[in-house]
Amino acid sequence: MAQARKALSKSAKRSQGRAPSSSARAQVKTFHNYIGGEWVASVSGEWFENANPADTRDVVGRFPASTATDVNRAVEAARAAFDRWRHTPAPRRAELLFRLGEILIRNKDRFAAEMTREMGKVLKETGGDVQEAIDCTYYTAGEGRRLHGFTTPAEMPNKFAMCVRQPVGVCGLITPWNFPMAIPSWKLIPALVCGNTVVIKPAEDTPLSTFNLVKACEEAGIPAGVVNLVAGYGDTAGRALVEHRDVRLISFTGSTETGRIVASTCADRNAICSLEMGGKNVIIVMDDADIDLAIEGALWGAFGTSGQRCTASSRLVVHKKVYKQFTKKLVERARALRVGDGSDPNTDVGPVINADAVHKIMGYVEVGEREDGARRACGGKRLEKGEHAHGYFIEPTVFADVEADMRIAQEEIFGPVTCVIPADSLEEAIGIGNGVRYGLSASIYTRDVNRAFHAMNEMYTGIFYVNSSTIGAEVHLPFGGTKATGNGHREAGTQVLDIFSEWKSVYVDYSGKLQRAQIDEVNFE
Ligand code: UN1
Repeated sequence: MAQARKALSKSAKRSQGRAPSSSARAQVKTFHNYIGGEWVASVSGEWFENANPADTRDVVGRFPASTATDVNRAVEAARAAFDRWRHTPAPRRAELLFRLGEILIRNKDRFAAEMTREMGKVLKETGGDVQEAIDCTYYTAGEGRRLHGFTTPAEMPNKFAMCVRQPVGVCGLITPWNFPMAIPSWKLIPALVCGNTVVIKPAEDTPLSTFNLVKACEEAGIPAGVVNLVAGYGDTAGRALVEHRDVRLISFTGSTETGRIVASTCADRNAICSLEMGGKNVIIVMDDADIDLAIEGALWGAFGTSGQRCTASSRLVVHKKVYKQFTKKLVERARALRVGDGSDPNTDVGPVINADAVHKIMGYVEVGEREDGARRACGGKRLEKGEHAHGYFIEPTVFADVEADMRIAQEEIFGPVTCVIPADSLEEAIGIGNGVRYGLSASIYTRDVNRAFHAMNEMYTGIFYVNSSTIGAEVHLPFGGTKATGNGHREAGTQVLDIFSEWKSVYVDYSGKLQRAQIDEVNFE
């Protein structure tokens, strides 16, 4: 259990404690939990501060460090609101969600700016994050007028068979910091359209973006208790939510290690559990590829969001015939990327999320340097001077001549570090691509349609791209992965409805007599 506690607790870019009373600190905005339609402080009176990873002197806000007591109250509010919400016709539920979509559109620029301030990624990307929440809201709200079930023939005459979806109950949503509005929306919107009520526990590094989303839900008129927000740490608030007997479903996005703890806790109490976890995604570059296009894709996939996407292109498997040319150009382009504050429009790569992330990523740079044969071709340093003095900045880093079984080619680094691995053939590249414990996203650059389809068929991942990077999934297609990336569920698309609703098979016998399935013989005369 001690180990489990440690894994659930992520250190954040801030300190915890009673609200400071100095006048400078007094100007820091205080945010509250949202429970049963009220904005409330944590019962314990504890807070944590959310700092800007580009300049930690800039405190974004003070958020409740919630405990089990707060979580219990939120779950109770969600439970109390469930019956009324599930009896609200789905098209009516959806109307509120369409209103929510409008509010998100109206506030897109502000939400993006605030997200860059708390999370670090560049403004274009935080705009994309908010846009993904908007897309998800409109697309999934449309399900309010579908939520299709099906009918099917019954075995017996004068008997009707059909399947309908029913809501699950109270859902606990535990969300990560790298897509602080998009990923909560992937969970929240389908949960609501299906008739569930929710308690969201956002990542302690990025509570403001989820606060903005929940505030927009309030403004849209979603009834009290349907959406509840409890900020705090994984080993307190997160744990209490996962362990709560009245929370029927946990939807978690985060590390594979924490996901395992979430899954086993849910298994103990027969709760439904959907997990989205790590990745070690591959771009395969064949000798017939448009090399410049492949380099654009590799740079975007490896260094977009400072490499902090579970879909990041952290392995580039390149055919030996174009390997030198590709690596040389890639390194030139990576060196030219501008690292800085994400709110500066000239910045290409923002900071990483917190001090722990710096430590972990720099640790992997050291591991890479120690690997026999691997060559750090560029980057590899933390930037700490001038404009970078107060943030968590790491140079875009390329390791070349990497072998497929090296640690830097196997483990998820979650930072601006990518590996170039040479391969002799498509078969070898596919073998390397599949040779990791994760299975989220993969891509191939080739002009040969046969190779493209062959790779599509052979890569055991949840997402596959041709002539495009490993990042950039759209909300109307299922999102998720195989192996250690997930546990078989898919978010987004209409497939997400299978997480947030349960099937009910309905038999209507209108024969007026006892008909026994599997036993009675049907008379053909
Ligand atoms: C994630 O990194 O956890 O496909 C999600 C993408 C984004 C979502 C990434 N639309 O890169």
